[in-house]
Amino acid sequence: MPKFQLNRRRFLTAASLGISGMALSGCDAFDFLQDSDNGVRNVLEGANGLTYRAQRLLAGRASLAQEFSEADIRQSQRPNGVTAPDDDTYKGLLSNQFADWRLDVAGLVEKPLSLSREQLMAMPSRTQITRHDCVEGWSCIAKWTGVQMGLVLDAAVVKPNARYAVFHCLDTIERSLSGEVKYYGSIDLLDARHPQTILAYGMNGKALPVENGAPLRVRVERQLGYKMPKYVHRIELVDGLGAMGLGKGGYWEDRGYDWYGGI
Ligand SMILES: Nc1nc2c(c(=O)[nH]1)N[C@H]1C(S)=C(S)[C@@H](COP(=O)(O)O)O[C@H]1N2
Ligand SMILES: [Mo]
Repeated sequence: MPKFQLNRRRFLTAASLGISGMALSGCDAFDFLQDSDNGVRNVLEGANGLTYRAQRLLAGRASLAQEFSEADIRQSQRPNGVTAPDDDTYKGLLSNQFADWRLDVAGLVEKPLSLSREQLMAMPSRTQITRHDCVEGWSCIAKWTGVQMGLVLDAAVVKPNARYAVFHCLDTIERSLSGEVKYYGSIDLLDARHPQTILAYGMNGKALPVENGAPLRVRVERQLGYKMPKYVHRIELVDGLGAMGLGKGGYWEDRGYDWYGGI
């Protein structure tokens, strides 16, 4: 368990006092320099970018989110955002217990995949009890079971120029005069390949409920809830985020949230 848990607000205070993360050295400092040179900067601005690079620097690539025990699960995962997709495609898949549902893995990959739920469940699984923090100010501890995203990416053979995994969802989150918007989001490949980043099909020992994203949702344990898309049906590997949505990397990011929702 990492001793040092970076608190975003505390770090920003430290940063504004002029305490530089650059004082740290080693491989991660090199990553920091790399980051300041690459396209990540194009999607990150101000404190968001600062927090992103600082967390990469201080927490490292492999640090794990805290895991809890069964006794820490005090209630069911509180459903939030879309909890009952009203989309015909989704309702059709649900009526068939997702037998016709597939997870497509496409974009910058050598071997595009189309995986059924059974195929995903036949892969090695990981179960983790973690705390979900929503930006709205609530937290829930739950047990998540799924397949590590890294295994799925390896099966698809990600091309070297891929930088981000983009998640396309089946639920319409917004209906307005200008049209309908389905939920979407993205993470970089460091987070996609993090050992606790899983594509979850199980929750608290049962099949993932509809309200929490059935049949498949993302768990990215070191980030906030909005970074974990539910009702995922397509993962697209891309080299930039500018072309999706309004260009900031996700539904909520396009409406002002930070792209890097680290906690
Ligand atoms: N497809 C989809 N994914 C989503 C959302 C959503 O509305 N639609 N809401 C996000 C937010 S803000 C949170 S806090 C979590 C809520 O997950 P839960 O319903 O399992 O608690 O899902 C995230 N992923
Ligand atoms: Mo959230």
